[in-house]
Amino acid sequence: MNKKNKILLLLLFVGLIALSSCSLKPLKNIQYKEFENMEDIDSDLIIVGFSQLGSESDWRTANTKSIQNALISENGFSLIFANGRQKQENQIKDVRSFIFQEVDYIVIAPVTETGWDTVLTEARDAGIPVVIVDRMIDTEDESLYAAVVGTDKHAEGMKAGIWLEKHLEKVKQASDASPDGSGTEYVEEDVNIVILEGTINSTAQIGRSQGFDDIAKNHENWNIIARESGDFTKAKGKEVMAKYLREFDDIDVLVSQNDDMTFGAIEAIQEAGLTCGVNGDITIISFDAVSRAFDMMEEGLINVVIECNPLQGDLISEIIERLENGEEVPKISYVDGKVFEAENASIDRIGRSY
Ligand code: GYE
Repeated sequence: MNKKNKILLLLLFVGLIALSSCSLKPLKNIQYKEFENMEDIDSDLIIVGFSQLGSESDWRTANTKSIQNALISENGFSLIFANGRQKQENQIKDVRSFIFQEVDYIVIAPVTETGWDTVLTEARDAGIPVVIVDRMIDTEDESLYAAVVGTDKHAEGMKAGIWLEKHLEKVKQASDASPDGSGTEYVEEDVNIVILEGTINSTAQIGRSQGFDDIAKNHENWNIIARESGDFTKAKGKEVMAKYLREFDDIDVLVSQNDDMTFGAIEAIQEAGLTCGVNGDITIISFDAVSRAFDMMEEGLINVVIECNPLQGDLISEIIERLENGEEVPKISYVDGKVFEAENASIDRIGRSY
């Protein structure tokens, strides 16, 4: 090949590359995304796009499984699953992709509360009903979603505060009854509380914080000396608790807004040479009530867990079926939760699947 031909060939090659990259551009604009289970989608069934916020905790794993097990073909559903990996921007892209693929329903477990109006307006304009699960969204416009399925996080926070009130009362009675009066100090003087908060601006963080604060404000001797986010993960929970332990040498109570952060915090407490739980230096209040938390209650390391039930799949499928039949559905449906104490953990955990 002579030099001129070589140059021509090179130019042709460069031109082809330029052309092919141009033709990719429109694809980017239409927000199309291939999800893992796309080949299995059956358009004769009700197609649901589910944007899960992430996989940060045991609770989340149980919640994902519950929804995946309910929205199956035997029940008339074909599910497209998307993991947002803790980022709202990922979730928004996933929802746009569902809209583009013309799914029948969209289910969203939103990582944080604000910033959903635009994409939900797009879903509404496309005529796709949206069911919000687990956490809430903050919007003025209720027509952006058909229904909400979740738990009452504010009530969960209050239950934590009410448990602490009763616990301190019991400690007081026990110490009043003891001949040397030891322990009275803890009840009548300052109670130093540290809080491990969940992902900031998530419903679970906002509700559990406000609910607990609503009880705490009635007690002048409850001092909330620190509150910081551990992002609902074990690693971050451990890191923040280790920091608290370096900063304060008189922590009486830890309120940890989920079990995974609690597991990390317990490691930090033990590494600092302290004890926790039923007979320990630091009283621990946790949230969720997954199996590993029951193990730790049985060991006496956690005093109490405020339950948040992740098994929401059946309720979600029931609501979608009713919407499909043109029936009215309640705007908000809450799944109830209990309060589990270390003392009864071995009995209370019977039958638990997660
Ligand atoms: O407590 C936590 C998870 O939103 C209720 O999110 C949920 C919380 C749950 O990461 O473990």
